[in-house]
Amino acid sequence: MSRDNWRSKGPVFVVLVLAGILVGLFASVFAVAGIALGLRDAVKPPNTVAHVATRGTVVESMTIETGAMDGHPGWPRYTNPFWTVHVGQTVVLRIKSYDTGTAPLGGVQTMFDAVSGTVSGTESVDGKTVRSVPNTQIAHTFTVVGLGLNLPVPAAPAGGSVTVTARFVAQRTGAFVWQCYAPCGSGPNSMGGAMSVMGWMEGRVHVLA
Ligand SMILES: [Cu+2]
Repeated sequence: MSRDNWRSKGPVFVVLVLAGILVGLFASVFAVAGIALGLRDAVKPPNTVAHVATRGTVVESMTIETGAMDGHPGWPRYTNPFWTVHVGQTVVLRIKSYDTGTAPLGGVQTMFDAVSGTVSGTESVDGKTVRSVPNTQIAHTFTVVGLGLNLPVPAAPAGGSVTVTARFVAQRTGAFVWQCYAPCGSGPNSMGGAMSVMGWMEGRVHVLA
């Protein structure tokens, strides 16, 4: 290719190089965002459990409230969003919900209508043992991806409450984010508001050795 030829193709070449750089930048941003999201769910490599400590059964109680709270009327909120247990310990998790609204799961998240990660794969809903909650009745979920734990929570009857109870044993140590996967928030796809604020529809479970 002659020098003149390069000169005539110069601008096209520059545009192509710039486009390449832009595509590269976008890819990097998406990669970093993906890594950040992955880290947020903190699926830590399983630690070797040298001892499975039996330190008795511990009860963790959470409630789901709605109403005028902290200047956010109508935002649903889990109380007791941060708690700590020991690996190998039986945890009785009790969630009492006063939320009468439903928020059916959509897309791939429909799988969170099934109970997982609990002793015998079941939960109790007001004393009734179930393996799942019909999606049309779901109000919230309590989901710890890093522990494989998922508890669907149905809507409460008008003026009343519903209580979900389950037993689980954390099999690995670490800090794990729990989240509600039911679109119970505000904004686009109902995933904003309470759904995007730590301490409302997400929190952390710490599992110590
Ligand atoms: Cu929720």
